[in-house]
Amino acid sequence: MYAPPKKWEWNKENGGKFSKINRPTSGSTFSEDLPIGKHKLQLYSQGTPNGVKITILLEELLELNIPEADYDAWLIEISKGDQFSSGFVQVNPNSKIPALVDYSYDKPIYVFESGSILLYLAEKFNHFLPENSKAKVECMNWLFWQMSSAPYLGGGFGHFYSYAPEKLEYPIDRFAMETKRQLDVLNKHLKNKDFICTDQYTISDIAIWSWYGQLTLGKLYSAADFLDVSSYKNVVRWAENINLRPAVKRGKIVNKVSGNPDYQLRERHSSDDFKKIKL
Ligand SMILES: N[C@@H](CCC(=O)N[C@@H](CS)C(=O)NCC(=O)O)C(=O)O
Repeated sequence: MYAPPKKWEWNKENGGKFSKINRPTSGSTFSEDLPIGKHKLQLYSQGTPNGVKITILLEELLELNIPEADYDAWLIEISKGDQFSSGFVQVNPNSKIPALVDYSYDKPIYVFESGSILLYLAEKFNHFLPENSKAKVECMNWLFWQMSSAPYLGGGFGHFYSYAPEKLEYPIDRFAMETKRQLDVLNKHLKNKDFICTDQYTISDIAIWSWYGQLTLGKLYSAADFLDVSSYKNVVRWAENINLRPAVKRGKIVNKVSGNPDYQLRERHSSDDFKKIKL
């Protein structure tokens, strides 16, 4: 049993998947500029659930034939600590993917936090977000629900079930219960509904699908049986429908470094890059 000391000190690696990069201070650890490609939109990311939110939205915008939404997606490999370069920290002082730079204006615009990036792009291009303020607030409710709920799923459940060096019953129990409660919230909300808010596909669907959709499709933490995800039937139906969208098929493989190597596009600089992969 661990007895916490009077004052916490960082004096040892705690093991587990991210122990080499975790530290209690912020800021860059090495000096390196970020690469810049040919498009106005430069994304620095990895194909995690937070990362694919942005590549799915950009691919959806390209499906609508908006050429200004074309982008370069550079891989920031978080297990190697790429998020601590001086260039990345300049864009996102919080050192987490995804981060976006928009070079469309006089000065570059830095955008971080996946919810902020989704909102920025949806408003910039006027798509995937209702204009009517009553409908918009409904979408914002669900977007912020996702942003505040997913850390319990990822940082809580995923961490202790999958990444922690020891399997401990207390945290796994606590976060499995919370994850199942969240799935129940979604399952009830999606009864007789095709989309999260209004009757349109919006950035709220993209944000929530990237976490809870992929979870119910068995793509996160190998936890489908443990969490009995198939019992959340409305979530599964909604997730399967979104999974069929061509933009989702493309967006979810960009900057991916895990899973089936045939479905990993480490960097994306043009739509031709997808030709290498049988989607
Ligand atoms: N709230 C942030 C969370 C971003 C986040 O946690 N990113 C993870 C990958 S999914 C990361 O970059 N981790 C690297 C680290 O913690 O050093 C967002 O939605 O953008």
